[in-house]
Amino acid sequence: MPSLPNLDHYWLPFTANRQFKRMPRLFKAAKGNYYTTIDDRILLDGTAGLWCVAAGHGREEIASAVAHQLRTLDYAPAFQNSHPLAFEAAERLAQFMPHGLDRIFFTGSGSESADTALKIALAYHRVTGNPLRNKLIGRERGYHGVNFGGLSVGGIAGNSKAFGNGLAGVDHIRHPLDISRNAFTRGVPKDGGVELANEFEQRITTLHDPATIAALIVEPMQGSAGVVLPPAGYLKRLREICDKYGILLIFDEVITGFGRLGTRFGADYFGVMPDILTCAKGLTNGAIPMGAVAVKREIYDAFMQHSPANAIELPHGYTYTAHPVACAAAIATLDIFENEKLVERAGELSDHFEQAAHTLKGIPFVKDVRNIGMVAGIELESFPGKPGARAFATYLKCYEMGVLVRYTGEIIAISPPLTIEKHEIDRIFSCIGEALTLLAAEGEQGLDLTRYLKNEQQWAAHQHEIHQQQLVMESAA
Ligand code: PXG
Repeated sequence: MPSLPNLDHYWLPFTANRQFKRMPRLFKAAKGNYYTTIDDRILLDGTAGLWCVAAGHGREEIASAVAHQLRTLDYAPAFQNSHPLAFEAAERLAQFMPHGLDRIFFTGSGSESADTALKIALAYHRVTGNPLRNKLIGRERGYHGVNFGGLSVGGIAGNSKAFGNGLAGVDHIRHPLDISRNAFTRGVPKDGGVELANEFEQRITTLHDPATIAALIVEPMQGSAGVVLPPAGYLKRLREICDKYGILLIFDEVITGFGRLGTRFGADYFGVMPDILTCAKGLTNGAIPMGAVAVKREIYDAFMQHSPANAIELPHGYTYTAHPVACAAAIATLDIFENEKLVERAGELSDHFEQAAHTLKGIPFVKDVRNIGMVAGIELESFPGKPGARAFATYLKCYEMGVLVRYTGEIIAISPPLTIEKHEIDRIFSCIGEALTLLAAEGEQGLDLTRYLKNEQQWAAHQHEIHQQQLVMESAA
């Protein structure tokens, strides 16, 4: 029996800690499209980690770039000093970005990117003589990370309600999901996009003075909240309304960036250019924490032109901004994207992925399948009185059958590495179908979590015993 670490001290993020520690799911290795768990299960990764590992796991190119950088220059002060790789990484990322978004601010995560983008938007209006433009608009079901700015413009009450009032001067527009109209649509819904976007204009003109709105932040496709797609024409219309009222448009592309939709960014997919674009995750293939904010050159130039001489133009940044090791990982990742034409590969696989995802129509409990590029969301009917239990049980069953899926609420989200093969795509969706069919046969019993992952439960019990023995020994000493 492999030894489990002491599970007491680590407080897991966004996880039911007590439940997890009774049934720990620990990974010890990853290569290509597969994870290995500590009890030697091999899991096909249907999630690219948490949407990060676009180029597949265990990439030698990234590992050696990181190792080399650690030995050469482990850290350089980020303020008032820098190092050449920061500039090289920014140049390479600017070349990868949609045309015109070529001034880059580095951060340590998607949350830091969201807050950085919001701060740049506010400071931009101030530096250009519009300090009254200081309201921020987000969307219902939006996820922009967990820092106070991103949390405030985010639209998931479960994430924010424990943490007080958040930022003042924030409002939200509606999310675009309408299952009653669009269930099982392949790709983006065709209708209703412009009308829905027009509600943004209606809201800012009836509830606010539009001249006080600094920015609108949206994910081109809402990932975290369960794969919510914008109907055709919706993002374009948001862009027009922003232009009409002088509002900056921010695309949070932490999930949609780096090939996920079969294009480099969501902006490319929808042909709509934001003023500011945030990313993270795929930027280093998940290997080293890093995020980035790309802004239009005019925005950067405004700070340079309007700030007093020798002043710090933007009093913002992090100890780990453009960390040398993260820059090395980002450059190695961009090399892989280029050499392996990963974005094109994702685009070519998207049709097959769509077909495979929609084979789940008609399977028990499946009430919607949504897809775009290399992302699919499968929404399930809840068991009465037990919201989320069915998706969690499906996740556990798939885990037992050797496929890692992600669940959120009653939605299964699939977003494999872009290196995935067609037969592996088929396996992911057939596994989900099988898991749901088994659950249908088992009824309420199938939702009983104590039935799952018996090995892990035995280890947890074993670990608990060892810990109890230690406590006894410590109290005797
Ligand atoms: N913006 C968006 C659009 C995101 O999806 C963040 C910001 C925050 O990034 P950091 O690096 O601070 O976590 C995210 C993160 C999921 C899942 O399963 C999604 C995220 C994170 C963890 C899980 O949907 N998105």
